[in-house]
Amino acid sequence: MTRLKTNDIREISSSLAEYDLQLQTATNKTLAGIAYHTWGADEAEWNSRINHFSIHVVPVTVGQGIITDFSETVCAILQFLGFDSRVTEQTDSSGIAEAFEKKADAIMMADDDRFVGINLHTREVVDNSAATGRAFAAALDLMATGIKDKSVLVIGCGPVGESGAKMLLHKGALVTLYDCRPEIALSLKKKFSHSFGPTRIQILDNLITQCQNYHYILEATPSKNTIPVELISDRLRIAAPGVPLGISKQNLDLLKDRLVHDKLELGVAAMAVNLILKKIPGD
Ligand code: 2YC
Repeated sequence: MTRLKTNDIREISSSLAEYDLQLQTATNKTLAGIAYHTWGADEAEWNSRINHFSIHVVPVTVGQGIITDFSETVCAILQFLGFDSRVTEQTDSSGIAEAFEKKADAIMMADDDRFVGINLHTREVVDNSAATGRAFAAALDLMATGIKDKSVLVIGCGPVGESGAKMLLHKGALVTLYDCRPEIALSLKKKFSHSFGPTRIQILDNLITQCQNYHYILEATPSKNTIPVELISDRLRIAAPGVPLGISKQNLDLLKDRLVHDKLELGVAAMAVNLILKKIPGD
């Protein structure tokens, strides 16, 4: 899992409205709309409840410690979506206790291994990697105006790529898996074949020589420049949850609004919507 740096997230809070417009251009949906699409939920039904659903973000000092602006940025994304969100005054255990004492509906927190949201009523846990992969797959589905029966190349078969590939398979896409560690791609194909059958899942052996005929890509690697320039065409659509971005600056200019990429926004939005969808007892 790539650890974010303050430089990666410094601009997010002040650019949320602009990013929302970019997402609408690329997918015809807002940040919230894509988050609802991630879980197949009806935005109109749930959006009115968001203002009364409190999510407290707890800074965590363990391990490599606090990332300056991380908790504040997560909180800003939640507030932009309309949630009643704040960063706890205390960190770690004290911050968790503070959230319970202030009757938070949910908390979000991240150590060096996991970034999670927890619904304090239902005890449901939503993981950032799983939610992020699913959210970017949902964005690709929207960019394709329905990914069903279309071929998608998933580059990177870690937790984010796996979650995205699973969502794409559920949406009826033909998925090709690539990972720089071929054994990882193969084991994921085997895992998926049990649920989806062997015909809709292929393995790509060589990214450079075999990638030209894909028009939809989910790039979920922690590497730079994984997307070769040969791949860039005016039909190409890319959803890239990978941090850092696997696309060179030169190629970025070619892609324009046929690329959806961010370092926190879509994953946090998908986590938050998942938390509110978990029924509150007596709901
Ligand atoms: O400021 C804090 O509370 C820190 N403990 C946060 C550490 C986050 C570590 N994880 C990451 O940088 C990212 C996640 C946002 C998703 C994947 N890596």
